[in-house]
Amino acid sequence: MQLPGILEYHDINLLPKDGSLEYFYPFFNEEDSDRFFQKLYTQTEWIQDEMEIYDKVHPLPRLISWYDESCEWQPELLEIKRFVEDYTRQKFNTVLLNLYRNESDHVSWHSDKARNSADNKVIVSISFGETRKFQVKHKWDKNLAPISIDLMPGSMVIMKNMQDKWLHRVAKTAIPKAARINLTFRNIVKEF
Ligand SMILES: O=C(O)CCC(=O)C(=O)O
Repeated sequence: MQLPGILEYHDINLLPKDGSLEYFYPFFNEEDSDRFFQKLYTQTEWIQDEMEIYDKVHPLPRLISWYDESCEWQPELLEIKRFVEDYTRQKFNTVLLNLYRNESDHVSWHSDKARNSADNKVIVSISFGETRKFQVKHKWDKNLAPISIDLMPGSMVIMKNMQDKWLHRVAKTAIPKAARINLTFRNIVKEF
């Protein structure tokens, strides 16, 4: 695999204030993106997690998988991590995988608390498979227009120091969608 070459699309910072959000496309080429999607889709142990809302337990509207230093990473994950680390010059010790099976799967407005995320609170998000809309809005400044990005397969988003002030989501849609895999890399520092 070649190191990502010329990026067709790279926004320096899409946020007007309170952190940065950069979009890179293509970060991985089509062949590698397809290969990663197939491997991760078939070889990941996808988990149906749950969330509690008003004392009722609901299934998460997507499947997930989580890797940290305590588990063995499949070769493709290590390969992706290496490219992300080489490009960003940052180290990451965890990855959360989300599988959006169809147009109904989604993640609602939230910010990533990331427990204790070091390195200027950098989160790197990689997309494979179906294109889905990633929306971002400021928590309280209503003068700032929401931002919307179509996350293409093989794209990368780098979010820095924005989680306190901005919310993000991938909404469900009425338009039929095939499966999409998202990976978010973080460097989590344990608190003692
Ligand atoms: O699927 C995405 O692009 C976003 C995922 C996300 O927001 C999260 O895992 O916290």
